[in-house]
Amino acid sequence: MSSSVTPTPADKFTFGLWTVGWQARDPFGDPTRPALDPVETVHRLAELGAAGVTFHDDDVVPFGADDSDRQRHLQRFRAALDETGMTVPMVTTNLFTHPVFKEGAFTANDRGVRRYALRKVMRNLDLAAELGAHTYVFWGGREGSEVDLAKDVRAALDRYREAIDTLAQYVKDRGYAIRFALEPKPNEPRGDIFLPTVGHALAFISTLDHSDIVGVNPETGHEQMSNLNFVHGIAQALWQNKLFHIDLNGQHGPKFDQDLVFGHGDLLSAFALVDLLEFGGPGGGPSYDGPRHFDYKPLRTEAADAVWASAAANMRTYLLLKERAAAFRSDPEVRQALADAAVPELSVPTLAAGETYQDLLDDDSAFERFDVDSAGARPHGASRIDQLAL
Ligand SMILES: [Mn+2]
Repeated sequence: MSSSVTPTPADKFTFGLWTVGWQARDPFGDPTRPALDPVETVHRLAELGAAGVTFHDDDVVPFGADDSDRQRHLQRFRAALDETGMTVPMVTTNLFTHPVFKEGAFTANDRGVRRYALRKVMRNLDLAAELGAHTYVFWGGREGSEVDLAKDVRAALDRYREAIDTLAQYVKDRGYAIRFALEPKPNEPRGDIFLPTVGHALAFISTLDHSDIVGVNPETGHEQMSNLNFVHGIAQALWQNKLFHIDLNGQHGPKFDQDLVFGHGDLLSAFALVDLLEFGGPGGGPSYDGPRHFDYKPLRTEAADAVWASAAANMRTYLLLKERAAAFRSDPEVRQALADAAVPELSVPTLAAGETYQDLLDDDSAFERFDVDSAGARPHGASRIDQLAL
């Protein structure tokens, strides 16, 4: 194995405790693997070259634990972080497992549930700040409905906005260096979830009082479940300076949320994504400098030991694609194909510097004399680019 595809903490690979820790319980079957101790997870992922871990509050401290129990769990977890040098760049809240959240959390019809949800997040925000996390993710898995008439969607969005703004105010007042990242998903577990896509989330964020510290955490499979182009979603989030975090995994088109190993779905899309993240920035450098976070699930058929091989596969796939994207970018044949397709020309503004619409109206070469037949016959060769990538 060449060293460039052996992960190190400099690659900023992170994993949720719930990913490798998934016991593979699904709606039709019992767990196929034993529970994992978060302390073991931290050590195993550190050995594999990961930089850090992320968690929901309940991944580290069981739901409903009293304060002394909570301290005991946190102490063990912190010791593992200290021993390994692993970081916690992102933290999130479980607002979906317990039956109290069955009808929603921030958008539950029951006001008491909404107030409880806010308190649960605030408690965990304090812990996130203590652990040095810079991103706090909100995945509203239970924010939605199955029955349109059982939920006032506009009121729900009012309450969603109220929740995010209230929590953002809390973060600012406490002086925490934390930004929020909303994670869209179209459905599952709810029949329809609010803020179902990157686009919906970006539009919602623009209505917030504290939109300056709120961005998105798009997940590969969640966009692809809606048959949307994940690379396009990421590119727009970058374009709006709202890509605060990313969840990488694999998915085979519109079906249940598969959470496959990164690249074990649409591989050409994964290649274009890594190319965008690593080489799509200024001067051909990275366009995103945050954690490369894997939110995947080891297959239910895998034994406990294979979990670690699947974790390593995420990182190796990413680095293989990064290596090949660099080769792709520097290949003279690719450069020629991109030039033939006029890809760089799109960066040239449509109007010249200082040109007005009146100048455009006066330019008969733009319309009256424009040779539409010749322009319509221009070859672009996009298929060749895809084949070179493949
Ligand atoms: Mn998922």
